[in-house]
Amino acid sequence: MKSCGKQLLQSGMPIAGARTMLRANQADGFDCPGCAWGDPEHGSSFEFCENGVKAVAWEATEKRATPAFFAERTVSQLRRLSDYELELNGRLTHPMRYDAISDRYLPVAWEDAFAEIGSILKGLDNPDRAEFYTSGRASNEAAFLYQLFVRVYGTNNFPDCSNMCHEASGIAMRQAVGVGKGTVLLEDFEEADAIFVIGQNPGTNHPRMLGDLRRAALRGARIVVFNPIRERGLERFSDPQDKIEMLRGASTDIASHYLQPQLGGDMAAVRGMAKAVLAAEDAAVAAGLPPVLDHAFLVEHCAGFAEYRAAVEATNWADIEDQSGLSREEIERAADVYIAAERVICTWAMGVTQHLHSVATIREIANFMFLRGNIGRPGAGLCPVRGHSNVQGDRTVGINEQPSDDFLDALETHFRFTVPRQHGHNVLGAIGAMLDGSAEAFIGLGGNFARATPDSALVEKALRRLKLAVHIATKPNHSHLMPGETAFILPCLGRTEMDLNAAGNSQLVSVEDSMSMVHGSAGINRPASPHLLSEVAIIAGIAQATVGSSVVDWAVLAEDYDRIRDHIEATIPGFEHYNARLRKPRGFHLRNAAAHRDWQTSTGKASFSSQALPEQTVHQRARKGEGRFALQTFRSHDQYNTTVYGLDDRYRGVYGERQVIFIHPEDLKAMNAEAGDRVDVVGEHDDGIERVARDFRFVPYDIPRGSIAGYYPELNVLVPLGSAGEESDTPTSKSIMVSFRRRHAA
Ligand SMILES: Nc1nc2c(c(=O)[nH]1)N[C@H]1C(S)=C(S)[C@@H](COP(=O)(O)OP(=O)(O)OC[C@H]3O[C@@H](n4cnc5c(=O)[nH]c(N)nc54)[C@H](O)[C@@H]3O)O[C@H]1N2
Ligand SMILES: Nc1nc2c(c(=O)[nH]1)N[C@H]1C(S)=C(S)[C@@H](COP(=O)(O)OP(=O)(O)OC[C@H]3O[C@@H](n4cnc5c(=O)[nH]c(N)nc54)[C@H](O)[C@@H]3O)O[C@H]1N2
Ligand SMILES: [Mo]
Repeated sequence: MKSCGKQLLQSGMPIAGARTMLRANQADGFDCPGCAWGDPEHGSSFEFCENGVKAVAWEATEKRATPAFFAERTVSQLRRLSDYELELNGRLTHPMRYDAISDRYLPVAWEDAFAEIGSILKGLDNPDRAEFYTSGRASNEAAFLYQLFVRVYGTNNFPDCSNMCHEASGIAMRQAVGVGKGTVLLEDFEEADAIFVIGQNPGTNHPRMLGDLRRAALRGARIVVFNPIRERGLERFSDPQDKIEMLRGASTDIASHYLQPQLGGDMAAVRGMAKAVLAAEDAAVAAGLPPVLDHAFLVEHCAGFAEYRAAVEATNWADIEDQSGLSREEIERAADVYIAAERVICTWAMGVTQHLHSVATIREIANFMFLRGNIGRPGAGLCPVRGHSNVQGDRTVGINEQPSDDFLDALETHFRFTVPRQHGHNVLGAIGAMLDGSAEAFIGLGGNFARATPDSALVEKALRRLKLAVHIATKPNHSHLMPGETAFILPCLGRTEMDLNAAGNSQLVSVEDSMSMVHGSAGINRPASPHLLSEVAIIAGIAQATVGSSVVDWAVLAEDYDRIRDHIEATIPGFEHYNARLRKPRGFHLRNAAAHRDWQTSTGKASFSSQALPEQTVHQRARKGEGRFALQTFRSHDQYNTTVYGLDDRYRGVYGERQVIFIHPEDLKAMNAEAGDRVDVVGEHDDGIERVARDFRFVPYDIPRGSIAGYYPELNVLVPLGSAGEESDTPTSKSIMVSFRRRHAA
């Protein structure tokens, strides 16, 4: 509570801020721009969430980055500010154009900006020479219009924050169950007997999920956590909704079992649990007891079980223990929880998806869940917990560099233009193309491409080579400060703000959460500046200036978002009666075939995979070299991705700084180092590029030996562009090999 008060005060508008908060995730309010966790059925009971308050207050700030702010400083000077200092300047107020001669951003009229952007895009040799990035905050309406414009223009180059986030989840789940999305609803958390939480820190990143975990724990459900770090929120939680608990300073235990694997060791850990389940099955059969496996499910619904069983038998415990860093006994105890539970949910996030072997690991999670039929029935299922509040919706409405033929066919039939069929660039593909000069233009619908991506120095070089960079944004960030020849910052309305059309009617947008619920969102605050346009209007303006209105009348669509939704309904399955259903209090659910045991996979069944364990994980590699460590980069309690709200990480006991490395005390001792010593962190990726993150301080922490942790985005300088997840092509932000260099006192 105290922390929220501080955030509202810092935002400079405690009163309006409080009013704003009361309307977050309400039936008639706006969707919280924080995380993608689902909203409860009784939407009127405001769910209080500290980090939701921060996200809203950050947007509803009274501070302004006006043309005067940009006039006072050159871009080179601005570049010296930290992410935190830069965004503290508040909301952008005017469209700005980079002037290379004065090295400053100067105000520009919207029409002039659109005309120049259109003319540069039209002038490129080929539409594939432009990259169209999306960050997951864009609404369905903005994202659909954006992809439509880009495809009319002629490319599928859609690098997307999802490429750095849950890409592996989508790929693995499509292979395993035919749907790239979670199969559970919020209600399922009320029925699960056991919940496995793997590689996720909900206390910070999905605080409302902790409420659901707490309720589950209170009614006796078992919660099994796999996380190298002991995250406070997963151990104990005081529910801000519970007045008595808050007053007494009491809390509820969340995790019944807390396992601390080595980085990247989760596939081995899950394989170990599967091995224990199969052993229990054999023992039950031998003793004439009821079986442990769900044979009916395995026979009727699954493909590849025999091969999987063989693969598990071929995996030995020594390898499992070595790779996971967990003991056989610990793993067997976790498996006992699984066996004893009738209904199991498994959730996961970036601790699973940002590794080399993420797809294989998520396939293994699905394998494990199939053993007892834990999918497609109440209280059971797979739940990748999404990041950005609408990252899932953006994919649903067509932000995808590898679109399906069905979707492209639907666009072609409905809008009558020849759609580009060749697959486009993802994030790493786009960076490669910008670096080698084959991409010359970059448009960013939100986000902070330069800071969210790996190898910050190389990405800066890539951006500075561009002919055109356009950033649609709410606040200044470092991506804006790496202009090439021509650059624009186009300021847009935020989710909390009223979006009125020319007739003065409030426009509604929609978003999809991690449980595939689609609901409406309408802002209530006065726009930060009268010069802002909505994302939809900005996209329409660029589209009109680039491709004209012969295929689509952009201005007509931007005037009434119901019309955009009609087009979504006409081209994407599941959106029948979109406009009507959206206006119901909790919105509507997009059918998930896998949740109904309808398997749209290549085998027509729920498909087991039968891969061997990874040959080597990052921690196993690091262990071989002298003084090498496996580093993960994660989020503090005071940040939203590249947006840094403050310098504290309360749950981990870090205050007033972000340049820290969490490390096991024995690892410090072995290096003759002490808590508080300062070091440079040196990347050890074997490609001849020197990568150094300077001046970090050691913080002893409860983390396995050999694995260390620190904050994103400060450590992105160490994430190599050349290291990406197998199949997912996701930067391996949680498997970085590093060593340390002492800093000598001056
Ligand atoms: N307040 C706030 N909310 C957010 C965000 C934010 O920045 N701030 N970001 C949003 C976005 S885009 C996303 S994607 C989500 C991110 O949500 P999370 O995935 O929770 O984000 P991270 O901070 O990266 O935390 C990863 C967790 O995985 C653990 N971990 C790391 N490596 C491993 C591993 O190898 N195995 C296991 N078992 N665990 C591991 C880390 O210790 C950490 O607890 O949150 C969303 N919500
Ligand atoms: N090392 C490392 N790197 C990572 C990760 C990691 O764990 N470790 N996580 C990855 C993940 S999971 C993700 S999702 C990406 C995130 O990558 P991005 O989505 O690109 O980054 P954000 O920091 O969320 O973007 C913040 C910016 O978005 C703009 N913004 C905010 N609200 C709005 C809005 O309503 N509209 C518009 N148009 N702009 C808005 C503001 O200008 C703000 O500066 O980073 C990835 N990078
Ligand atoms: Mo994310």
